[in-house]
Amino acid sequence: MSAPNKSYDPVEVEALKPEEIERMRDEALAAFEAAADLDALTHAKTAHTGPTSPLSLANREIGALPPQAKAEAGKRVGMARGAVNKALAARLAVLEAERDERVLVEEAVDVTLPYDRVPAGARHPLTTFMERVADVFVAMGYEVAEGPEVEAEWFNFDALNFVPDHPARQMQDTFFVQGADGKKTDESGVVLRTHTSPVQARALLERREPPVYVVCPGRVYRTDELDATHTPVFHQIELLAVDEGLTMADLKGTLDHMVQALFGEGVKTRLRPHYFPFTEPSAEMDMVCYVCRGESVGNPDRPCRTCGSEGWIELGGCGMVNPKVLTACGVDPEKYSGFAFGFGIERMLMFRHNVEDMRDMVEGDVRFTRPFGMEI
Ligand code: FA5
Repeated sequence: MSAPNKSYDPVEVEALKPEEIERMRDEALAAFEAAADLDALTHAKTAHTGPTSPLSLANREIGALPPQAKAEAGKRVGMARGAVNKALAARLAVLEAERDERVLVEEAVDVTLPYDRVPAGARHPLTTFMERVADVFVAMGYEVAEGPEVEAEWFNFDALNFVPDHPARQMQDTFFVQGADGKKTDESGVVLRTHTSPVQARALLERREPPVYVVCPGRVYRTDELDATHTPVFHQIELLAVDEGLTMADLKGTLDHMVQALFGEGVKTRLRPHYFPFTEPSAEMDMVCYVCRGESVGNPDRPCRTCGSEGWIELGGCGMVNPKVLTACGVDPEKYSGFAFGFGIERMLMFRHNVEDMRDMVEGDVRFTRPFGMEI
């Protein structure tokens, strides 16, 4: 910047001539008008109002003028700068308004569009039903016990009093797992568990001293073909109680409580003699049909699809724990007795919800699971 009060210099004051100041102002106004968007206007602003803009540089020259010329030049430059700032503000307002209008259109959100196009998932009814059954027993003080699905043959069969040539131990019923030592598959000693009963033996061995009250839900495997009533991979739930003085009456009372908790007041069970190697005596358990309550039997006017008008629905197997199983698991059968039962979850879900084909349960189609809801 020029020093004040030095002698008059026509070159320095050239920039302060009225026509020069007007030119600078008009160039600035034209540049603002030509700015098509806010970015362009920012550049024009820097060029025409920034510290190195022609008008700012001219303003600095005022100090070099003789005192008598300063006022007039200052007024001229000040008016030009005022006009420039006003034009800048006006153009800024126009461009900002245009920008706001464009953003409103470009970023508009249609709040009437559906927000839930991705359908909500649902837990599989097999899982929720199995948990519900287990909860009935947890509420009675039972513990949930689990065992491996790849199981030692000893737990799956031997500990449960299956003799070596029992038909269930054949390869046409049981999936044997090939041993790492290259032994023939059916000599590996390892199977996919065929029922949840091996957890009985595990629970007794793990807990050592009764009382033992456990409920064991889980997945089991058999070499059955997939059809309307069978699947090679299915679920069972097993109950085991071992304590002093337990009898068949305790088993019957527990079964009655379970079916009433799951199917409603007044539903009863009955036992029919059967054979399982690990229970003695053993029974098949049925429950009164919870739909017709037995009223469809011999009554052609009131047929029942759920029980086929038989009045009873087969649930699974049960019995008093065979003393040989207690002995194999280190429990004194003279002191303790126990009862156990087990049934298939798929079959129970089928008659509870009138599912006609078990394949619908295993195919994973959400149209099957969705009507069961989003039970947590
Ligand atoms: C057993 O598996 C015994 N462990 C049950 C038991 C436990 C008896 C404790 C005594 C004491 P069973 O082989 O009958 O029993 O099978 C029990 C249930 O599994 C059957 O009632 C049926 O509901 C179900 N089930 C059997 N095979 C299949 C299959 N392929 N697909 C679906 N469910 C099946």
